Amino acid sequence: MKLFWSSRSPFVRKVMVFAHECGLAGRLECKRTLVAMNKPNTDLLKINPTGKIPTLLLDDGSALYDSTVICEYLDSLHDRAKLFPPSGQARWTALRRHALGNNLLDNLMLWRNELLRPQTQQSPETMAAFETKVRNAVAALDQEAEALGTDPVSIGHVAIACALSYADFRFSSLGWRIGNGRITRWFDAFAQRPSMINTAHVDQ
Ligand SMILES: N[C@@H](CCC(=O)N[C@@H](CS)C(=O)NCC(=O)O)C(=O)O
Repeated sequence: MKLFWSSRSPFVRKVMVFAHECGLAGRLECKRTLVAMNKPNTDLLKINPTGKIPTLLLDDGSALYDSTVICEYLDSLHDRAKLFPPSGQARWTALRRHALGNNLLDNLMLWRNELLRPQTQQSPETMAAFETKVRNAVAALDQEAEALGTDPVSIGHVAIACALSYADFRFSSLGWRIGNGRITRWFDAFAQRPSMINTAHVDQ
């Protein structure tokens, strides 16, 4: 399986962390792929009509996207405990946590894109709104930290860890840890997992 990949993309990292957690990372052939919101990658557009990474090209020539679909596909390929719990309360909790982490990540990415625009085109209201939403999500995660630490690792844990590590990578001045000691402790422990250590962001 070929994964259209970049060491800068948090959504690619979500797939990579997930693959490591499932024991499937070795089956992914990573192809470095450059993408930008304002510069479509014409080669990638032929495989994924949305032009985004991660995109997974399967051995039969078909493609899967986006990161969540790829993760669920990977989950179907192994016999360990599933990271998408199959049913019951555990499933809804994992999916809600995934939504919390993933939407935090969406807001961080959109905020960063706004920050990369020329200063005269940036909207102070939009920037303030992103900051409010990001800080609110981190505060919600702080409330959730104890349960994250005791529940089995799921797609929710993976998305949350990738969002917080992206905040470290691109928003180091945000200081998200301040006042959020519980989620800081959870994240610092999760970041020691081989799946996280082996997939660290590199700005290249
Ligand atoms: N919802 C998508 C988001 C993927 C995404 O936004 N990827 C970024 C890189 S981190 C991208 O490909 N951006 C290029 C673009 O927006 O055209 C997913 O979960 O895979």
